[in-house]
Amino acid sequence: MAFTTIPGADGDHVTYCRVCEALCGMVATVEGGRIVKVRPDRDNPHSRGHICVKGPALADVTADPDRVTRPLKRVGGPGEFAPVGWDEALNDIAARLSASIERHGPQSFAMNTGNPPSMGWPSSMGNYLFQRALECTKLFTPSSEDITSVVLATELIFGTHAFVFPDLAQCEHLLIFGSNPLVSHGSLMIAPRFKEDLDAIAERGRVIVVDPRRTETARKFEHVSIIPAGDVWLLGAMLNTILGEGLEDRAFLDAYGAGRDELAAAIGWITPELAAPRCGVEADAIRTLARDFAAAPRAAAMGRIGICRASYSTLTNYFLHLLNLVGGKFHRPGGVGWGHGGTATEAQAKGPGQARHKRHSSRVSGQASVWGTQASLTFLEEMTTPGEGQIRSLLTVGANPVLSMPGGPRLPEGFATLDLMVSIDLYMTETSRHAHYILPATTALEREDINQFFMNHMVRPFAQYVPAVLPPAGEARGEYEILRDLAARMGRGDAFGNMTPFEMADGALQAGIEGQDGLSLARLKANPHGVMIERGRWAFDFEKRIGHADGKIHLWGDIAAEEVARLRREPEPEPDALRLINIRKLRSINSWMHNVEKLVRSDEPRLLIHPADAAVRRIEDGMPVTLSTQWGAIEVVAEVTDEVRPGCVGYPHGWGHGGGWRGANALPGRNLNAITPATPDQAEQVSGMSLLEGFPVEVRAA
Ligand SMILES: Nc1nc2c(c(=O)[nH]1)N[C@H]1C(S)=C(S)[C@@H](COP(=O)(O)OP(=O)(O)OC[C@H]3O[C@@H](n4cnc5c(=O)[nH]c(N)nc54)[C@H](O)[C@@H]3O)O[C@H]1N2
Ligand SMILES: Nc1nc2c(c(=O)[nH]1)N[C@H]1C(S)=C(S)[C@@H](COP(=O)(O)OP(=O)(O)OC[C@H]3O[C@@H](n4cnc5c(=O)[nH]c(N)nc54)[C@H](O)[C@@H]3O)O[C@H]1N2
Ligand code: SF4
Ligand SMILES: [Mo]
Repeated sequence: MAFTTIPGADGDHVTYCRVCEALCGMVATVEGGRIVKVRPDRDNPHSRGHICVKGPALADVTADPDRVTRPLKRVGGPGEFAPVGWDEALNDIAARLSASIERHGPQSFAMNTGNPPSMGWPSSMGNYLFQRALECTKLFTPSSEDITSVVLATELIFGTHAFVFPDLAQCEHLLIFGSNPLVSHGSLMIAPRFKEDLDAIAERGRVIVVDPRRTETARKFEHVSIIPAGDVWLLGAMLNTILGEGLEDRAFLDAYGAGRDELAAAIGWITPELAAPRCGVEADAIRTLARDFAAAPRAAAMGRIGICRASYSTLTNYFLHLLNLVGGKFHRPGGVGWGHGGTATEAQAKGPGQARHKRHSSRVSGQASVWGTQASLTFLEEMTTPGEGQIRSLLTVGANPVLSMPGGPRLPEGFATLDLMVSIDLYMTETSRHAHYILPATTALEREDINQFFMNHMVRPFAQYVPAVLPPAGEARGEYEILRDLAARMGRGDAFGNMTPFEMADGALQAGIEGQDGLSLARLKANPHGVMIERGRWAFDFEKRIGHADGKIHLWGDIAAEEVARLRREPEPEPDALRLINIRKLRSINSWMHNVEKLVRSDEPRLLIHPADAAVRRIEDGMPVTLSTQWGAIEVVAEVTDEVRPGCVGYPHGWGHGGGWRGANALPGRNLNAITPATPDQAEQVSGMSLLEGFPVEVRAA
């Protein structure tokens, strides 16, 4: 079949989706300058014809008449804009940004970069280089609602933040904590055919899903129902069982680990009997889970956001790593480990270690920062609290914190104090409507791309380059081009160097992935459906990647000790409290695809509540109810279901629209982040992580 590589030309274009981390291959058919059809790319050797409903919907976003396709300048209150030319916009922004930074110092400039740009190579490089160009130290990202706790736990143990993920291809016994890959398609690990992998693991052995909700994944495999935020207890007791019963891989720990005995001594009090009422899993069941895991030769334990944003999220992720290490599952076929090496050399794969974890570092309330990112819960106070380093200018790129950050509805109070706020986005959103300028970005289908950032954590490593399917709509531009141009107009263009992101990627590809020669951009261009990287998952020396100076894997350390001591002082949970969990649904992605009619027409957000909890509150299915905390209240619609366990209610985030997306504005659903814990004291103190799972809420009939 013939394909065209000319953006906008009639015919079939090979591309891949950049909505979620699965990066599924797609073929888009263009006629008369528009995408008329999107189908799965069956010739993509990686996703092999898998897509979900959101992939084709990217074409609807691209063609959405509500998109912003010309630079807009604020001419009145929030949401009141008039179109301006690029030159006028960029010159004015450059002058005002320079003046603000000149006056208030480099610390006064903040960036908030969101999830969608991080899916692309030029878009993420643009953000990174602009941050360098402006010496920006105040970077806000969704990390503190997503991965900060994983990154910190990984750094503490391994001295590197390189992601550790399961070998789905050979695993025979998979424990999943707080992830619903049949819906989310996985995260921090690339596996577009996740469902097929899980089916094959279940065929070979077992898949066990630990979740407070009987999710799509839990329903299909074995489900262990847990009290929200109870994982730290369950994992602690499993570890304790393995160490206490001599089921550990002593040879591995002796050879590579440090601190085994301190660990065993420090967690000896977390017995299955103590843990059981705190996690909702019987003591005997905890022991069995631990013994079965330790005994299975090809076993792996993985976790994702369900265990990343609860209280003790760093310790929980720390325990998860330890379970794999102590159980002898690290860097073994069917176990867990780092990626095949990607395009990074062993030395590059090493993170800068704990140097990037800064405790008590935020200006106002001394919250921790991890991975160069500030805690989201400090965003508002950093804008509104006077003093040196107060945020005075802000650039948002593909982020919608008003909906996606805890306390989002109050952020506009901070935006209103800024000298300058600029948003690069596809839409006038709940956030960008407060900006002084909205600069229109291209969608993923209007950008050429390469999956460079993801190569290091693919279950089956794969490389692909795709040209843009369409030229930019209207006057939209790619983030990289916009930011490079802006930096140049500010006299700070040097950081962007003289290589394009694709020349950089080519250099990295040619520098080589061990075990696979001959990769280059030219080779990827000659193989439009992508190239599988043949290097075996374990074909490298993992010891060389350990980042600690002593070359050891640290099973114990000060921060773990501090968190375990805090856990020991934890009061017993209140038996009658209702605790909230977040939900992801197939037809939504965070806050930005709700203007696509075919996605939302069957995706109304509802508050899931167990029949027993509903009955005592006289709540019936379909009734409006008030969901509240000390931070706010929203009125939502109840769905009475035993899918959630008693004591647990669930709701998705990303709803409650009030931007330039007319369809989305008309939808039911409210902003969950109006009620999530929103003050800095609610952050997990070691990591700055937001508290989004398992916090107490009240629900009553509205
Ligand atoms: N369709 C769709 N796919 C997405 C996204 C989307 O919005 N929609 N978002 C993408 C993004 S940004 C990310 S980061 C990934 C996330 O990928 P996943 O982590 O797989 O995301 P979720 O589907 O939210 O799964 C989290 C699970 O944790 C459970 N959970 C909540 N609290 C607890 C707890 O205390 N303990 C345990 N054990 N479980 C708990 C929830 O019930 C839920 O089933 O998904 C990506 N994929
Ligand atoms: N309560 C609660 N809050 C959460 C979560 C949760 O589960 N519960 N999940 C958290 C997680 S894991 C994440 S990753 C974050 C997501 O939070 P954000 O990263 O802020 O993501 P969105 O809210 O989806 O906003 C994305 C913005 O990017 C714009 N956009 C889309 N494509 C492009 C593009 O190609 N270029 C540019 N420039 N803009 C684009 C969209 O219009 C939208 O305004 O939310 C976090 N917040
Ligand atoms: S699973 Fe869906 S949203 Fe994710 S990359 Fe594939 S098509 Fe896109
Ligand atoms: Mo995320």
